[in-house]
Amino acid sequence: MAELELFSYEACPYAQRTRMALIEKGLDFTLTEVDLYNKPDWFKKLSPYGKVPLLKHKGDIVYESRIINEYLEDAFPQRPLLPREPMQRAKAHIWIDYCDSYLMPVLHKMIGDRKDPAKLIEHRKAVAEKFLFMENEGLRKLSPGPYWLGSDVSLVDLQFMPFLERFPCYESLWGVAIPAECTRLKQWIATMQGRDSHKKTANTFEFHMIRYRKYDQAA
Ligand SMILES: N[C@@H](CCC(=O)N[C@@H](CS)C(=O)NCC(=O)O)C(=O)O
Repeated sequence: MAELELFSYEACPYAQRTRMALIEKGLDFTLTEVDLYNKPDWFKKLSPYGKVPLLKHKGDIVYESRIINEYLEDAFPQRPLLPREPMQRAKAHIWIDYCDSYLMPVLHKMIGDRKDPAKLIEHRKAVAEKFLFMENEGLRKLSPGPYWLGSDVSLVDLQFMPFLERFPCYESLWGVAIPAECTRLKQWIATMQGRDSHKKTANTFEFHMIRYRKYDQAA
C-alpha cells in the first residue's frame, strides 16, 4: 500500500484533476474507486462532504480537488506544478480560480437548462464568451505556450483539462462550441491530450456520451 491513497470515481472530472497531479509529480499512490451511486458506509464516515476526490496521507485526509492539488504541491515540492515567483504564482491562482468560479458555473447553468431551446441560445453565447476570455486574457497574454503558463505543465492545465475532455459531448448534445478564434485554446487542448497524465486518466467520447445521454433521459 502506497503512503498516498486517493479515493476516486472513474467518471469524476474533479478526481481526474488530482489523479493527473499525482502522475505529473511521479508519486506512487493507491487508487480506491468509490461507487458514488451506492456509497459504502466506510466512505460516508471518511468523507465529510461525501464526495470524491479525497486524499489520505499519513493517517489524515484532504478533500476538494483544488485543495488536494495544492497540498500535494506543498507536501511534495519536487517536480513543481506551480511557479515559485510570487506574481507568476498569483496568476496561476487567478486561472485556477477562473475555472471553478467563472467557467464551471456557465457550463452547469447550460446543462441545467439543456431542455429549454431559448435558454440554450443564451448559454451558448455565455460559454463562447468565457472561452474568448481564456484565449485573449489567458493563453495569449501569459505565455507563448504550449502550456497555460509557458513551457511547463502546471496546476492550471490540470484544473481545466478534465472539462475540456468532456466538451465535445456538450457540443454534440447541446450545440455549444469553442469559437473559431480560439486557436491557442485548441492547440493547448491538443498538447494536453498528448500528455501521459491525460492519456492515463482520460475516458473516451463514447464513455462520456453514454453517461450524459442517461442523465438527459433521467431528468
Ligand atoms: N468541489 C469538489 C467537487 C467534487 C464533486 O462534485 N465530486 C462528485 C463526483 S464528480 C461527487 O463526489 N459527488 C457525490 C455526491 O455529491 O454525493 C472538488 O473540486 O473536489
